[in-house]
Amino acid sequence: MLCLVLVFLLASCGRETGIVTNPTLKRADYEKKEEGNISVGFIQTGKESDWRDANTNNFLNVFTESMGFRLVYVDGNSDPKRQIKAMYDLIAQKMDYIILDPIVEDGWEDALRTAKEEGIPVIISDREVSADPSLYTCWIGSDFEKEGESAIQCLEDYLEERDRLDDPLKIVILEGTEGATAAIGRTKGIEKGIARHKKWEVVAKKCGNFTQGEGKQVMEKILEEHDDFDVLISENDNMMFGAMDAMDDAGVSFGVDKDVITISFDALREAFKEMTAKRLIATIECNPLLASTAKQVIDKLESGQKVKKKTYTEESVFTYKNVAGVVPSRPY
Ligand code: GYE
Repeated sequence: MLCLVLVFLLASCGRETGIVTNPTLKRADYEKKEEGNISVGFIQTGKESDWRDANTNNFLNVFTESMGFRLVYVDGNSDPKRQIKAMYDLIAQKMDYIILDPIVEDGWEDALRTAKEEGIPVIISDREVSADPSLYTCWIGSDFEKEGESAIQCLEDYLEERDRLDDPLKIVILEGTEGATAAIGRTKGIEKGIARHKKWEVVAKKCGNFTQGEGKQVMEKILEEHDDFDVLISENDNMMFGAMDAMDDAGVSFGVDKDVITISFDALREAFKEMTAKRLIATIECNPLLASTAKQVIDKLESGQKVKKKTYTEESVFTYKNVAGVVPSRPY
């Protein structure tokens, strides 16, 4: 009886009582910083795309109070310096964990070293950092280079079906933010694929910062300089939507069996509508729903388990030929 009372008393004290979903969670190697919910600082890139909004909402929905968390969300406002400052602010607030979606890879060494010295585990999510991996806990996200290669595979399949694989081809690339892993990796994969074809040529490659507005502006400029190209690859759906507006305005025909072959990345619900309308040939999926994987990492650390240094998410490729029925079920 005495034992039972003791067990009950032990179980009901300490910070575990604030965690509703998993009462067995306990802080492992990390010093306990405050009573109650686990505090998590989340540094987001900004609001540049619909992918990003889906990613933000996913974190807000997973790291809730009822799940045992106190989330501090910081909007990076597409400004790498603001993100670094946010990291120092969150360190000063003694967060239990920091989750970082970095805008660009470079510049994180000092801030990450400070977090490490303060004993705050940092989980990098979505894009990567160039800093030494010993400075952060782990990374979760997509294989961007593979995504780039998949885009060229889609292009090859499309051309092969039309017996055009060996024809000369003029390609335009709309790139994402300079220095961002999603842009670096996708460009690398795309260029690797293009290099297989002697008659293929990139006639323009310009940065649209992953936004729809810049996608349109940059495409307008490209259309002034190039009136003859066969393929447009946009490193996200939103820039493609902007570019589509520019092409519509300029009277350029694009899509299935039209003048310009259109391929992009992310696989937003809107992209499925464009594929159904045969204005978009393919979109390479990039999964924004990373929060539950980040939560699993925290759960593991809390119970003293080791975590994998790199975790890649599962992704698919969608073309105008396999879109049937996807739109209604697409959550973003
Ligand atoms: O493709 C784009 C976004 O980093 C994977 O950033 C992410 C990219 C995504 O804004 O739409």
